[in-house]
Amino acid sequence: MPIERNARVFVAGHRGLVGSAITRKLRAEGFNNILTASRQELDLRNQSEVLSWFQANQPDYVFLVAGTVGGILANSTRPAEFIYDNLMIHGTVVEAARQANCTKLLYLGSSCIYPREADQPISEDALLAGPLEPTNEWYAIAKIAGIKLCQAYRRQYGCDFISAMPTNLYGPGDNFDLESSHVLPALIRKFHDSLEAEDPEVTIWGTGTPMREFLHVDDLADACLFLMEHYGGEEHINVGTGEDLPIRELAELVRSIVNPAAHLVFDESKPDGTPRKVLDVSRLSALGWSPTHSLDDGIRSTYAWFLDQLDSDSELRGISDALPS
Ligand code: GFB
Repeated sequence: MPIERNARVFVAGHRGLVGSAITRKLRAEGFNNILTASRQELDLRNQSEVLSWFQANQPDYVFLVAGTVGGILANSTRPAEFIYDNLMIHGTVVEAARQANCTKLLYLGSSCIYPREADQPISEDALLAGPLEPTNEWYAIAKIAGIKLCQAYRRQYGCDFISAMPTNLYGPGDNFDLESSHVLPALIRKFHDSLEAEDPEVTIWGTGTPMREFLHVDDLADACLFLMEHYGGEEHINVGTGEDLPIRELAELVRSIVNPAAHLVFDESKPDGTPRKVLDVSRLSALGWSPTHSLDDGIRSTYAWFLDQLDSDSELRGISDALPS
């Protein structure tokens, strides 16, 4: 069902990569009652603050896309923040949405919460069917709890709360901090820095053999609105391209766009993480949605965004901004 364009729509985490893309998408689609809350106004980990905010603002729809996120290193070195912040944020917002009788809520999982050895491509039923990838098990436990929260609230209270499971994301608004970022923004930054420094050597973490799938965040935002309008089931839905490539090939692609003169050095002391996690996107395709951004174009436009940020002298985001703000 199409959502009325004057509905009150809360984007929890609107400053993050996903939240900013959803806000852009909603504006472009003519939504005129988009609600956001800065970190100063609202600590999403605090249940009483979140309940009061929902009572005061009465959102009809909620995109719950706030959380503490980061790449493989941040996940392994900051486990307490990754599990605590996410467990709390998911719990407070879901409960507040129930108490405020919100019409619908969409929650986002992540492909990294499937079992490490899941059959490829990974279908929705693989969730909880095996042990997790150790580098991000803390984050995964919190995200799995978020999906289960939505299912439990649907079963017990009849709330129309749904979940989507995106693959690795990238795009404008990403975190380019080399310690905490995901691989794609890290590679853009590394190749750019090598160009600036006229130092051709670019270090890639791990062996370069792990396979990853990448979805442009504007495609994800489109899919989230599509699911909000057209899906109302208990099962989470995978969102991806269904295609992956080895990290070495990704690095070569970024090199060809940013600094073709660079050469790659692999630092095998850094973790590879899960060997492969490509999503089976047949359920979403059957519902009638597919992505439109190619990886090549997406990297080019993300690099252009990165250069704009450097030009405008604004600070590129670090992990702290991944928290709702
Ligand atoms: O994107 P990434 O950090 O996350 O790493 P994951 C993907 C792969 O790229 C790993 C390699 O094999 C990394 O070793 N890689 C190569 C690099 N060079 C770099 C680099 O400079 N920076 C980074 N970050 N990686 C995360 C999870 O797993 O995926 C999170 O830890 C989250 O929980 C996210 O869910 C989507 O795909 O391995």
